[in-house]
Amino acid sequence: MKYLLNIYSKRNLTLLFFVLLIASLSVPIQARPWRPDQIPNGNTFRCQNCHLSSNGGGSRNAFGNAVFSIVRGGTTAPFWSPALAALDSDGDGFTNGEELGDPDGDGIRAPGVTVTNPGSATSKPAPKNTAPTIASAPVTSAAFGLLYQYQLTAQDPEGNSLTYSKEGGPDWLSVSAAGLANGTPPENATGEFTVSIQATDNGSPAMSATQSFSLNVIASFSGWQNLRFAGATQSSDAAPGADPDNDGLSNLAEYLLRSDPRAANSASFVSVDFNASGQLTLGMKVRTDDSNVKVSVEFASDVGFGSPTIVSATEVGVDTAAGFRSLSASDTVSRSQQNLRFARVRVTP
Ligand SMILES: [Ca+2]
Ligand SMILES: [Ca+2]
Ligand SMILES: [Ca+2]
Ligand SMILES: [Ca+2]
Repeated sequence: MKYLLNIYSKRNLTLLFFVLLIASLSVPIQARPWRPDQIPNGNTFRCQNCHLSSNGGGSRNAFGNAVFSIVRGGTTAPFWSPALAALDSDGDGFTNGEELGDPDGDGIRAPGVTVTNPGSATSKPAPKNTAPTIASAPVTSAAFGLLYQYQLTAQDPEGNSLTYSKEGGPDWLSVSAAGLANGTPPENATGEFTVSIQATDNGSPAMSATQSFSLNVIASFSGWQNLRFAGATQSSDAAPGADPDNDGLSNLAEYLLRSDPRAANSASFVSVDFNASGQLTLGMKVRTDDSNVKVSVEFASDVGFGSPTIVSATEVGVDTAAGFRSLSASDTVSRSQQNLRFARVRVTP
């Protein structure tokens, strides 16, 4: 009997041991196994989204405290929200939503996100790639027939290498991968053009910056010389006062009149009339896109133009579509005062 009692007593002790063991395990473990599934990508860190222990229970981290302030006990009520997503509980510079792959907190996970722990400041996304910034000021004027160049430069906060491309602009303009905008406007391609150049980094995802500016292409006699008299052997023909086609119009005049310096022009470019005061009046049409060239008329009583009266030609009309403006200059004496007058047009660059 004593033997049997002894066995019974041993079984009791074993039972007691198991009860104590289970009790000792159940005190720290207060895991809520459904909790990780209530936050986006919660299965990546499971219980350690909220707890220091990988088994859950026990001390909570900063994100766990934020959750605990919203929901506690055994409730399964949803608690993930835009407000909780917007917090940076662990203070690592990334919001809980960014770390869990749902930045706006709408419960829909963003694709392709690397999930980090919202409760651990040492677990955070790689630094974000940011866009380069444009560092150079554009060259905003060009002239047809003359080489235009502008080296665009940009800086990247992460030191990424940059590639440049043309996003918009006239056909004659190209942009190299190194950011050199380059080209020669063709004759008469004057006006305002919007140029857009993009600098793109090699970060992931790639980021870019665009510089847009207005490029004003004007006419210039030197560019016209380049286009009309290319080649060293023609240099003497190209002089402003030269008249290689012997039509009485200097190159500068032909430039201003938009005529061909290689072909004698039969048409008269100058109209001659008398104004209401009976004064000799010369009219002419010159290009609109070069206001630097000045036109004046010399009036004199002798063909040698000994003491000429010099009158600046003034604008009396513009034909924008044709690219001509009308100029007029009148003598200072009338035909009733003098019956023989000579006039010549002077063009100065
Ligand atoms: Ca954070
Ligand atoms: Ca973190
Ligand atoms: Ca960058
Ligand atoms: Ca000529």
